[in-house]
Amino acid sequence: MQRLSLKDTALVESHRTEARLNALTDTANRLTASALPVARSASTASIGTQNVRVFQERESNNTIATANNIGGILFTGDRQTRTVAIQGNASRFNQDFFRFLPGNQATSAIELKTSTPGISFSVYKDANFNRQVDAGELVASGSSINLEAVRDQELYVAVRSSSLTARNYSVDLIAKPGVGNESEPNNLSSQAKDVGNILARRSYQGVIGGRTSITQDPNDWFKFNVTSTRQVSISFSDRNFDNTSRADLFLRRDTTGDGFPNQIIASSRSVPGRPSSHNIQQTLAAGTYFIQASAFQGQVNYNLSFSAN
Ligand SMILES: [Ca+2]
Ligand SMILES: [Ca+2]
Ligand SMILES: [Ca+2]
Ligand SMILES: [Ca+2]
Repeated sequence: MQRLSLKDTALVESHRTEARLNALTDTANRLTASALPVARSASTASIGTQNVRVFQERESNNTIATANNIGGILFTGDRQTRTVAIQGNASRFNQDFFRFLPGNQATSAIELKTSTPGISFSVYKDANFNRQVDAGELVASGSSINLEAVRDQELYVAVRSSSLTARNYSVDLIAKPGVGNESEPNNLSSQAKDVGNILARRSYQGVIGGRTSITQDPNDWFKFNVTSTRQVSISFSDRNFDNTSRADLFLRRDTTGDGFPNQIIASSRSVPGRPSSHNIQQTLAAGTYFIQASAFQGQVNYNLSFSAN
């Protein structure tokens, strides 16, 4: 019980943080609009559009607990790609941590890149909200990074330099709004794409079945979790129905603890001659759940979205 209440506290805190960050984003973006000409002249060659704001680091920021807060990158409902140009100074002995949210309801693509030699990145999520890096919290690392992110996923990036002496760097943190994609292989539940904790709406595109045989791509599995009892909505639609393409949708969970989602909680079956359209609404207790999109006939190009209230 103790552990549960701590989690709930962390979640509430996370929501508060999100609200604060979203407010910060809107303020920051409004400020950017007026400050832009100055920012552009002071920034790097990679900055050529209006959708750039410059973020100057502030020491000390050597740990997640002291990370500089960039806030959200995208506006709510934003359809434009936006860049935060981070400018700082680092050495092998002085790394810089930054905190950000994609800041948009839709899934977004996050890119980190730099033209400064010797700079590399590590992206973390602070899954247990303890402001420390724990095992399993590294999301990606490298000298450039591309990842899929969602609005309510707060992320941290560590900028590291291989230089023994302190050097200036410039890093572009780019957020592109849009939907995510399924990730093959995902024909087995053990290969399910993990879309994480669903709070805001999450959308994905994919293809199942096959033109000649549905066995080419029989299933697309996704999994998600909710951290407290929530009304969850899942919708599936066929983007380009060709009169024969059909797919079914199942909401499942593992009740035996072996990892296989044996129990079907809800299902929606396709109808001959009609585009596959499924809406599953279910009140779910805290836990991990699986979605199985299953090919029935032909090839289906689908949209799949999740939300929780
Ligand atoms: Ca620094
Ligand atoms: Ca630092
Ligand atoms: Ca697929
Ligand atoms: Ca598949």
